[in-house]
Amino acid sequence: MLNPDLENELPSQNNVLTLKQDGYRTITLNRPEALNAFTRQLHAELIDALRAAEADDACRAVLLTGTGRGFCAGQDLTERVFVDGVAPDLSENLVERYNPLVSFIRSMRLPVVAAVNGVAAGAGASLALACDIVVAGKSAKFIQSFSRIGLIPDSGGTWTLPRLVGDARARAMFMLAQSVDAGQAAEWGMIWRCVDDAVLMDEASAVCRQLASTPGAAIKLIKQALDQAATNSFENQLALEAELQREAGVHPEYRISVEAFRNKPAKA
Ligand code: LHQ
Repeated sequence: MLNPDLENELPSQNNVLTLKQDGYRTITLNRPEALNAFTRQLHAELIDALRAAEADDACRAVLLTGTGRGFCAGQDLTERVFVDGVAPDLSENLVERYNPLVSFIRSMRLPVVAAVNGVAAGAGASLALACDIVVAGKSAKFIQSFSRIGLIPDSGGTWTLPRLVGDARARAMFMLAQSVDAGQAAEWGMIWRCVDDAVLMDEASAVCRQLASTPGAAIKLIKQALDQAATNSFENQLALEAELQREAGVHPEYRISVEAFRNKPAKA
């Protein structure tokens, strides 16, 4: 059972902050006192913020980050109430909150850029890895902490991590629950880039600005192609590429971009 009293004690808003910028929105997890761990309230506000961004035609990218020294410490461990004789059903929380959240991020038309500003643990690490592009500050670290508390990695972690870093590294990360720093994560290909903490938000914002000026239909179709590549045969993927490329080609952004290329001023 999740603790209803705790939920009532939480402020009803501002667990997630949204800042609208030119062409993109920054969505910030805002429970710094608990390293931005997930409560039901934070879940609800985060999915609302993502849905609002997705529905806004002027929005072309999302930047996801955290307040304070954490990115996200996964499930808030104070939220659960253990009752003697009552077996907890953890799948309920996954099916109702975590799974829809990471599924939504992967299926959004918008690219989601994670600016990992500090520790990303448990489902917080899975959340970062569900994003399209991950930039992390040097002091950030990723911990698959689930096994420490007797759980398995969730929120897509067992799907994304081995695909990013390979089975050997994923297995050790899951079973040993040791932290991997941002530099190592970048070296392993777990994330796009590790940068100095002081320039993390500048770098992530620059990525979002570039995405905001890239044809949006192409970004959406790239996400679709990559998601299906994970399970498709090579032949099926070729067929999918042909189908999605047809879709990309009829979008006005294709013709506009090609004509702009052709009409660019000649080099001196
Ligand atoms: C926290 C948390 C936290 C509450 C730090 N909760 N307060 C989904 C649904 C269904 C079933 C279960 O699973 C899931 C998915 C999951 O995510 S399960 C995994 C849950 N997360 C964890 O097990 C991580 C727990 N946290 C930690 O291991 C450490 O805090 C890390 C390694 C993240 C950071 O360590 P430190 O840098 O040493 O910081 P700290 O431990 O001192 O934490 C700072 C504060 O944040 C502290 O509060 P305090 O009042 O003492 O300052 C912590 O209690 C609080 N906090 N994580 N998940």
